[in-house]
Amino acid sequence: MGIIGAGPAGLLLSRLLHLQGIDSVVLENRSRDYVEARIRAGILEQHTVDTLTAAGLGDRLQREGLEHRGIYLQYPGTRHKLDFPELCGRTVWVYGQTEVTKDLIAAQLDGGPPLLFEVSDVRPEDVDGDSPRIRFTDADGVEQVLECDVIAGTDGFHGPSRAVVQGAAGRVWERTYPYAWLGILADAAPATDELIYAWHPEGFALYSMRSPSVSRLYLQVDPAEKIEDWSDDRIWENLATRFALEGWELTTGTITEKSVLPMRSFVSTPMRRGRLFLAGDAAHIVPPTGAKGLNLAVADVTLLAQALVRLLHEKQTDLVDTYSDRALARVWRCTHFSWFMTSMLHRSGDDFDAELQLSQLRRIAASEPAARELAENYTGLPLDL
Ligand code: FAS
Ligand code: PHB
Repeated sequence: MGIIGAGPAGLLLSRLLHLQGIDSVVLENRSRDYVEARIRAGILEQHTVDTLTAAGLGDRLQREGLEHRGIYLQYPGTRHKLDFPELCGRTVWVYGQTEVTKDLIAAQLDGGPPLLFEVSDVRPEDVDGDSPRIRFTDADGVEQVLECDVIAGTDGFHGPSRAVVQGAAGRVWERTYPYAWLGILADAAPATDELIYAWHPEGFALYSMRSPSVSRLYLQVDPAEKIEDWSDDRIWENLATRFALEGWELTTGTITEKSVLPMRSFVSTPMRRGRLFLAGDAAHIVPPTGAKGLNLAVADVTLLAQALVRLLHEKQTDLVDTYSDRALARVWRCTHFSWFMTSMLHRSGDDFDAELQLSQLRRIAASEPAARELAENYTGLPLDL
């Protein structure tokens, strides 16, 4: 197996295959430090936790991860708790993607398959035949050729694999949202036990966390905003306004990281061309409002690993032949849910739009079936829909 990209998708796929006796080489164009430092997702669905634990990667997660039993939906005057175990019998975990990546890399470098950092000029070739290969230049500048049985394109939104799969037959769906997220990490004890998704006339805000002493917060901003125009004081003032609630106070602290993140929905089909299979952000991007991106990548590689074991060990093609359709069924479900959460919570359009959003929020607060639908999607639907 040649695996392009050492993000959560590529690293977990290599691990799952390794545990089934299938060798792989993971090729990553960035340095280890860069990959481990990228601040991204924070919420793990139960199936993600179960998959990581079953793959022998759950020790630190179980020690340092925070199990969360719901979220709050907030709109002026109301902060409504959705109790996940009551609604759907499931929970989620707060454990940063940086930590997941560190655990995966540590396991890979401790007797796992080869993981080559800082490669360049990576090109999958002959993917329509039975002997695909990957040409690349290694960290020492030497041109290499990796002969493979199968190639996984887990190289994210900007990697080379999607274009090879797309070719002439592929199709792309894309929606760019008229807003972005300004995200911060702060040395501040979270002032809430569960995440708060807040609708506010001035814009959406999300209260998340990484530990009992580190908060992760987001503000809806215009996509053209420049992070240098946002002083710490301005950020805290906006967060305090959007989370304001009688008898509650935001806790502030030292901001240790801040950035502006674009918001888009993106789906590329199919997720396979011959012996090249896409998984994770290489095939799809969701706006982070539904906390689906990382979890969808894990779901893809769980399905792909099962299919590749069947192909390479049992010489059966039934699961690889249906992989793209089965993965896309869940991709579209998560794409819809991420769009639904994003459209409901972000201020955009006119007052008519605002009334529709508030009506949807009040419906979820008042209706158990409506709340259950959100809870089931947020905590993660079955892998194989
Ligand atoms: P990744 O992008 O993580 O990994 C792809 C890897 O391939 C990278 O290491 C890249 O360096 C490498 N690569 C690229 N081109 C290559 C090449 N030519 N050769 C070799 N390697 C190459 N999801 C959430 O659920 N919640 C969030 O809050 C959230 N926030 C996000 C913020 C940002 C800024 C971004 C970009 C994404 C965010 N996501 C979030 C989504 C994110 O978590 C992804 O879903 C997750 O990283 C997907 O993992 P991979 O598919 O492995 O892709
Ligand atoms: C995060 O903690 O980074 C996070 C949590 C929930 C989301 C998005 C991001 O929906």
